Amino acid sequence: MFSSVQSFKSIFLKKLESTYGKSFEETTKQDQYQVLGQMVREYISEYWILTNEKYRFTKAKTVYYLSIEFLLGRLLGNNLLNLGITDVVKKGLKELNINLDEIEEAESDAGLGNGGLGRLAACFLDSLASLELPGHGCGIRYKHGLFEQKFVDGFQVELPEQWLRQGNVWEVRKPDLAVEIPFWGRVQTYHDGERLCFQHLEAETIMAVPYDMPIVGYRNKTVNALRLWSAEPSPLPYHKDVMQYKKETEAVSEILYPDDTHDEGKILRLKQQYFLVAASVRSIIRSYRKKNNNIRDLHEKVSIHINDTHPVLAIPELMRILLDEERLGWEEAWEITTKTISYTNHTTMSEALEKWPIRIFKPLLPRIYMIVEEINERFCRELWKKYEGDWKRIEEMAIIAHDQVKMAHLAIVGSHSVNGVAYLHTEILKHREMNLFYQYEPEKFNNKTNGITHRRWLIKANPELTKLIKEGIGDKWIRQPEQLTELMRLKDDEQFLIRLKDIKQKNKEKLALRILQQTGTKVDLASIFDVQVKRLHAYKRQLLNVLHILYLFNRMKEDRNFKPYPRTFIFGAKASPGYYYAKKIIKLINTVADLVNNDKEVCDYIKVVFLENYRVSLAEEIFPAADVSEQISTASKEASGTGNMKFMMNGAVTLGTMDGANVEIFERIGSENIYIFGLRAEEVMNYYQNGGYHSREYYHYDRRIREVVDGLVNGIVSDSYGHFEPIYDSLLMQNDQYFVLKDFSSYAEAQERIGMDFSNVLEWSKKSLINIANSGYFSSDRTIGEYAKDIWKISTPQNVLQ
Ligand code: 26V
Repeated sequence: MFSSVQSFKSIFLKKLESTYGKSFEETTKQDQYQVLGQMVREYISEYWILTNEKYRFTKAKTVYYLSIEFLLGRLLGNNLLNLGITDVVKKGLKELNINLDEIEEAESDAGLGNGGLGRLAACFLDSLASLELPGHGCGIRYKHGLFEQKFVDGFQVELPEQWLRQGNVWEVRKPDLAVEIPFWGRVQTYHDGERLCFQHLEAETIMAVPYDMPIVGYRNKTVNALRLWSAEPSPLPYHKDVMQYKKETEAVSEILYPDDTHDEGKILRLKQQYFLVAASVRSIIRSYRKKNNNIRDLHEKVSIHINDTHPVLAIPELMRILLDEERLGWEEAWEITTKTISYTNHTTMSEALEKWPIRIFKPLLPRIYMIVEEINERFCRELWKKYEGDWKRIEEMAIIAHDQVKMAHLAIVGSHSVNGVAYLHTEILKHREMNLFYQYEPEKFNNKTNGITHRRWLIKANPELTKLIKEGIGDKWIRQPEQLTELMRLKDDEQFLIRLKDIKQKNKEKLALRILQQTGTKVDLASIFDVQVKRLHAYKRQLLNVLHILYLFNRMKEDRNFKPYPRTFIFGAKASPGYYYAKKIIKLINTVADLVNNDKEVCDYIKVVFLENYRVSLAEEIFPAADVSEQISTASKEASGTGNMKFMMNGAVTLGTMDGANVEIFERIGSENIYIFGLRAEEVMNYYQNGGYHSREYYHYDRRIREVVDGLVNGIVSDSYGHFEPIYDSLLMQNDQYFVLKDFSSYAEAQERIGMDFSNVLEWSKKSLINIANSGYFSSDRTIGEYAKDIWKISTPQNVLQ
């Protein structure tokens, strides 16, 4: 089908016409996308079958990556790339006068995630398959991904996202593998001889129907699966109100929760979590049973990884199966469970740590609650043995306390490995947030610094740069991204540096076109493209960035001789619909954009662009065009960041705090190739502990700060519905929790250095090259290699067939 341009073309044409019953000329880009997608999926299925046969035959140990989010983005281009058929398809289409890029644009993003955590899961799947490792994803097939963002009068408005509107060519529905998930009801105990048994009665059940999506490895004939569960009504007939039941059931996989704040305590969210876990664990056990007969060896053949605490109920669910269905004893079941399960923590922000009130948990999941209670009791008894009399410590470590179930505690206690996502983050977990657990079981804790797939984020997103790198150092780095360091040989090669700069320039032109299309703003191609794209959160400090823009504006207005190096400040960010403060910041950025872009004296030097609806496919256009990468979170707050790595790999230079993985970027490239500013994590944590920061002092003693902050309320920037008092208050009345004012001058100074350094084209291009050269470490292939070896103990199975 893809063996030659000719055969591709003829099959494509035939299929296009037979599918839509219209002549080729009449078909739309969407029609063409659907047919091409179908062809690619058919092609994949052959390898999919072979991969599964290989896994079955070798009985290879398999990891299941459980995640409430998978932020996949578009799949067509990536599948073509990994299958190695992009060129055939491109040529064939060209002969038909079709541009492959346009077909790719007809695909909607699979946006089943909020941000970093969900995108990490997607990169991990790509790496698992590309390293030929037996590893599958398990998630939820949300009907609506993360909301679509529009700006109306500068305010964020959310529209329901509809990625399934045109169907999903990549998925295969498997109704024969559906499982029933029980909720509510009551538990009856009875004796079977000596054994106390449990039965879940009068439960309301929801059917979980799997949809499998192929995850294609890079040119290695490996195809793993992402299994997404969809909630449907059970066929059982005894429901009073059928319509009501149908609605309530389908609600479970209806929407992705749009906040990465977990303080809501919504029943539906807990339902989603158990739905994911119960369906996944059942199907894992079923597939284990097909290949193996002794459930006691489960941990030797299966690893279950929980991505943050959302799937943590996998622990009591596996216990339930081992106890109630397999009839093992508690100790034995517990040993198997903990050996099977491992856990990654993704944040130390206490607001984000999940806790469920017993009053919600217990009635919804009665049997699971009983098991959690027993886990807690036994755990507390163990603690007592070691820390007899230390009530306070035991209370702090308990899984259930103050009428709440602490999901992170359950995750740590019930798994054999707990990891953070960057060196600094893991250190903070060990020595601060989770210190008591670290003291108790230090051997569980380990670090796995995040990574990104260089296939999507470099090869796919930046083909020109890929070509240049190949010319420079060959293509070994494609399978071994750490070989990108070979580029260091070229760091003084002027010709190469100029070509690198030219590619950046071309990418900037493309992005500028997109900006013009979407916002009507014309940007200066010679200006510095200074980019901050990520979710909107106070701790990520988009506010620091925008206050600095206001400062530049004020200074230009005041001093006619002040001419900063021209800059285009580019933002992309979605705010949680209920996150009032974040939405104010969005309005502020849009207001500042209006002010700056329409000021005749200023707009030739500074432009501000806020792109709507930031998502994976837009990100793929942004990273290759960035000169400066803004990674400016309050130190200690950003667990890792992964955008920082995507920018680096595309040759942008980081302007950042010593936070998350920025620390490791800094270590790899040295201080000349990154702009570090601001408080260190240690200092921030000391202020939190001991006080001593008074934001008003910075306001009073720094005129720049005073003018900018006053601008928020004196009408310089004002929104039509009042001013920016809540932001003003957060800075001065609430003592600026995130140290925006404290870090302001250090940030402004770093920005000034960037302005000076950028004008030296060769020097800047060299920094850019050094960033690219050292980005290979941040490939998710390295990360997944570490998980596979240290945590999951999985390896590439022998190729037995052939
Ligand atoms: C949630 C909340 C809720 C309360 C307000 C502050 C806040 C901050 C972060 C979160 C997100 C929790 C989980 C998450 O998405 N973490 C992200 O995981 C990425 C992948 O490991 C990592 O790169 C990001 O630094 C981390 O924020």
